Amino acid sequence: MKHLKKIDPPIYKVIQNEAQRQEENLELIASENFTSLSVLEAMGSVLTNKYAEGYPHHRWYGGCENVDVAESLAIERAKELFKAEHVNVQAHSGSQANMAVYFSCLNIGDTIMALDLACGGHLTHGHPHNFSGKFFKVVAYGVDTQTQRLDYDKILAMAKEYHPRLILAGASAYPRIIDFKKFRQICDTVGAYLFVDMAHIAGLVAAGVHPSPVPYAEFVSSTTHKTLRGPRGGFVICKKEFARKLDLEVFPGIQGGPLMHIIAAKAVAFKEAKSGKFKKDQEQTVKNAKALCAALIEKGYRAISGGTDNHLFLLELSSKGLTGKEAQEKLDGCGITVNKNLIPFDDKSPVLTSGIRIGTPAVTTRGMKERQMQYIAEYIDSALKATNEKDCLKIKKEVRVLTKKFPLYPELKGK
Ligand code: DSN
Repeated sequence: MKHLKKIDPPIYKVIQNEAQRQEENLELIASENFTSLSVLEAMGSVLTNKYAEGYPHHRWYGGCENVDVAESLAIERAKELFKAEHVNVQAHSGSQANMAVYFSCLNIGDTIMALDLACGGHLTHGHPHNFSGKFFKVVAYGVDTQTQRLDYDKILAMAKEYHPRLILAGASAYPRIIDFKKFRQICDTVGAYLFVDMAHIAGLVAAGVHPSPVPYAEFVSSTTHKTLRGPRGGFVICKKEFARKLDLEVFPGIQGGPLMHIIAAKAVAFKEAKSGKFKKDQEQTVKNAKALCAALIEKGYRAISGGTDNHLFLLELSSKGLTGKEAQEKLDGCGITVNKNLIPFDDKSPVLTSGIRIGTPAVTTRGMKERQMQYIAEYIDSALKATNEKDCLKIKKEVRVLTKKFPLYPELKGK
């Protein structure tokens, strides 16, 4: 980065410091991951210079012959990866992907049903301060008070009572397999569209480690940067009959020029996701989440729903005398990055919360396995119990020793 270093030293420094933070710390935020160098190269390319409003071979600008190839490849690869009838890869983010879906099949004021935020839902699933909560009537379903799992009979009963036009399945903090076939049956019973937000589990779905929603849902949205390990961005899958409407809602409906450097990087990520190594990594991500969760349960922590089937789990910390915020800060001080998270039926605000969310995609990308999860459980437990600076420094040092053994980009070592 010699040019950046010369022209803008403060920004250069930010990037260097962040690279060091990512290298040295343990990244356990469930929605984060480390892209490949190929994805980074595509993102940092001259494709960012190009305007390409429209779609491949139907653009509003000249000179699109190269970016047309990139976008067509991204579309074809995503269609193949997810066995999809139609894919739009232009959504700048998961939020915009979701907005495009709503606008493709709903009218303002329609009723939707989606998972409550405290039970694992997302802001774009109907939070009152989000566009979704402002534009639509939202009926939130939760999880069972005992099992903390989705209760499909209850969801069906609610659907019969409220007659939603669309039911959204998918979550940001739900540790169990979601039964998309059951959601389809519920939707069919009440005549609703099924929309699945698979942002968190897209990598698992691509690898066949979580059942795919694609055969069941009219619409499936996703981000590309979570388990899928691509650039920061979104995409939408839909059935053929909605293809034209969806494309129109993305552009010109809610977006202007697509980010062609990001779309090229999405194409790279979709290609990488077809590999045997990616499949193994996704399997390992789940094994690691199970191992880390079990080790923490063994140490006396309570996991929401008692465990995990996917890449993440939630720990309840009120019984340990900690809020999620305090736990996040304690762990941060020891070089371990997580996020505070509401837990089902939380009595604390989203700013404090009673829990933390822990995910294993990023540490798995670094090559860590079950053995390292045992160490990480030790570090988390010690960090949450630490009472002074000296304890923290000791844990931080141990974290550094572990992360050093699993370099982020080994290809760059010695360069
Ligand atoms: N903000 C993301 C997460 O952390 O789960 C969801 O979009």
